[in-house]
Amino acid sequence: MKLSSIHLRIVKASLKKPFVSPLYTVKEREAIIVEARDTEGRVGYGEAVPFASPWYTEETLHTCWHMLEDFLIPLTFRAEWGHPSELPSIWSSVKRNNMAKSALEQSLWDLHAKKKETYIGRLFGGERTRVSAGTVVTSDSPEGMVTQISERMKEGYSRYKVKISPENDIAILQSIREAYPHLPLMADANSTYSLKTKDLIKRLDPFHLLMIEQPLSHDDIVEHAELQKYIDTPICLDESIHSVHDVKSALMLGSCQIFTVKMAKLGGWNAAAHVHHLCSKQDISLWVGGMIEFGVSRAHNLALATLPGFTIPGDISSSSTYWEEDIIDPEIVVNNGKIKVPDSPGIGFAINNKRLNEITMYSEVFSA
Ligand code: OSB
Ligand code: MG
Repeated sequence: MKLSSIHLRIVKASLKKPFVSPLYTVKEREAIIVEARDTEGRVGYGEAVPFASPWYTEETLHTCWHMLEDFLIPLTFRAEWGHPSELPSIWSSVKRNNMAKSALEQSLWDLHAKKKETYIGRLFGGERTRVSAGTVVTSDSPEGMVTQISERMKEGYSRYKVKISPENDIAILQSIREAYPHLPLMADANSTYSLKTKDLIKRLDPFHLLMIEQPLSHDDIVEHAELQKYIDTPICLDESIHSVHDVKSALMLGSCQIFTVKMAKLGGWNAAAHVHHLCSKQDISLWVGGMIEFGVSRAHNLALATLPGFTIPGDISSSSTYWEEDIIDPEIVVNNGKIKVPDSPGIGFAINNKRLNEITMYSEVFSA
């Protein structure tokens, strides 16, 4: 592939309303949009989705920029490569920093798919023309969550996720179950419980959750296996999974019954597709995770969710859930719980350049 330039921009926009989680409240969101241009004038897009501070993963907006500018972009320009499946080996001298890698990989896979005039999901075996969507509901209060669930139900989501911690779990789940006894409901604990107090988690079994996401430490795989033997609710791992190797460890130990697959955390399409193919041969369920991201990352996630192994609706809500206006055109819309998959080349969405320019705080072009 002959590249001419890679353009990085920092974008920033306020969320329509704060996203409250036990670890952090997100009010405004920054990201890095990557535009890779080839010598024939095609453009591919990717998005780096770290936060401004390392509360969720160790990467931040600044570490991603640093990795992209000082290592990943120079390696990409310097190496002889023909196909984006070669990128992980070209970048093997850079350990981890998966969100930075994922953003650049996304832009180069988008470019490759555009060159091949193929929808990006199809390159990895994606077949679906519609994808089922789940959504995350956050609020300061249980009542607020119930109200929001009833609002979101108008879009027909088929899976609802709430954030819980030992301080508020029973109040939240009780309120929701009183209002909606049969709602397909799950809870994300973002590592706020411990194995020592496993009975606090055991007492959530009667709420018949689809799963509990990441109850124990962000870097644990072993204790989750112990916990899964003790509770009936299926465990889903999120924070613990940064690589194919982590997935293999969790499968060997029986640490969970479900994975949420976040391309950004795994380092891009190559690793995400690898995890999908590996898990398709195992007794484990998958769904595509979200990062409160802008439309470019959502478009890649939507394409990932067209792969047959993603059998649980992902965190792929409509653009209007978080944004007054998104940077893709058309925006992502959920109708009767489903998102229509585009079939034009690459990510299948055009860029809303007016909006993209409006929210660009800083940008730099790197030439090959
Ligand atoms: O823990 O799954 C998480 C968003 C940012 C960081 C971590 C998480 C989340 C979400 C997904 O819960 C929300 C979304 O993108 O809709
Ligand atoms: Mg999570």
